[in-house]
Amino acid sequence: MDFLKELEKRSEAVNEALDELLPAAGAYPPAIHEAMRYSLFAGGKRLRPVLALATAEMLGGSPGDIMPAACALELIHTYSLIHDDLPAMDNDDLRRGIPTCHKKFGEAMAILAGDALLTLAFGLITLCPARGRITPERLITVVREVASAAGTSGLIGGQVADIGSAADTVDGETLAYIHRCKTGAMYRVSVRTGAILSGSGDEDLERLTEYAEHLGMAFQITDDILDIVGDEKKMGKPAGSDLKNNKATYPALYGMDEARRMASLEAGLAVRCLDAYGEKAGFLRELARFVVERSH
Ligand code: GRG
Repeated sequence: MDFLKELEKRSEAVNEALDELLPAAGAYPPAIHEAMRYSLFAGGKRLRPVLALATAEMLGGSPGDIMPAACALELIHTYSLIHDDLPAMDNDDLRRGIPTCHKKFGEAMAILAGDALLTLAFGLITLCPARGRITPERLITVVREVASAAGTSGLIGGQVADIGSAADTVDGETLAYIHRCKTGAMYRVSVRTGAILSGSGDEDLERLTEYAEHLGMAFQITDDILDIVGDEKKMGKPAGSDLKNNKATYPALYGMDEARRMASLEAGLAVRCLDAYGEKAGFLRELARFVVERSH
């Protein structure tokens, strides 16, 4: 399989669905819709929706039917990036290779664009047709799980702990908590969304949740590494942002070599969780390898 080609094809399908599901740029009031679309369509690998769709496909679910929920995950991810870049947070000027939302539209509109993406996300989940294996009960479960992943026990909790942790004082346990919540929670819920909406049983859900947890950790440790050694052009954002903000990271705490070893260990553990699925898990397996080998 040519993984990168396959990823591009899948992310293209997500882009098309996002375009259909989002209010048009000119819809009144245009200022907010332009800002939302600006950040959403600035690029981005679409890993979270692709993960949800690939999980559904592997389990014999219907990826087309879960597309609105997959898009919701990308909306929440983009909202978190817009808010993360704000002056009150990381104060970054570049994201996905272009000026950050607040640099382009001002701080008020960037806050509102993030809020609007987050709010729209929950509306989108309800657009998944409640038929076949997508029962109303499973849709409600997904809404609850996505709310939890985006809230204080996920994204926001991780961000709060991150803000309160300087690089020189944080311990390994706190850093693992930050990564698990700030990044891991969205990976976890992406896989679970695909599995739950495909009617998966407890055994699949448990195995795939473990896959997602290792994947999220591998991804974030690699992100920490790329912030030091990555190419700014490929990443579409300045390198060295963690150092500038005195952020706790795996290379800062454990050293670069050990951080690399830990990232590849996590990716390997993720791959092992897929043993039961044989060839059907080819894409998810390659995805775990990709997150540690990527350049952006
Ligand atoms: C509620 C005020 C308020 C803020 C929320 C939750 C939050 C702010 C910020 C956390 C978001 C964050 C930066 C998480 C780190 C995850 C990460 C490394 C994101 C980059 O993901 P990629 O590489 O990005 O998948 P693309 O651009 O490819 O989608």
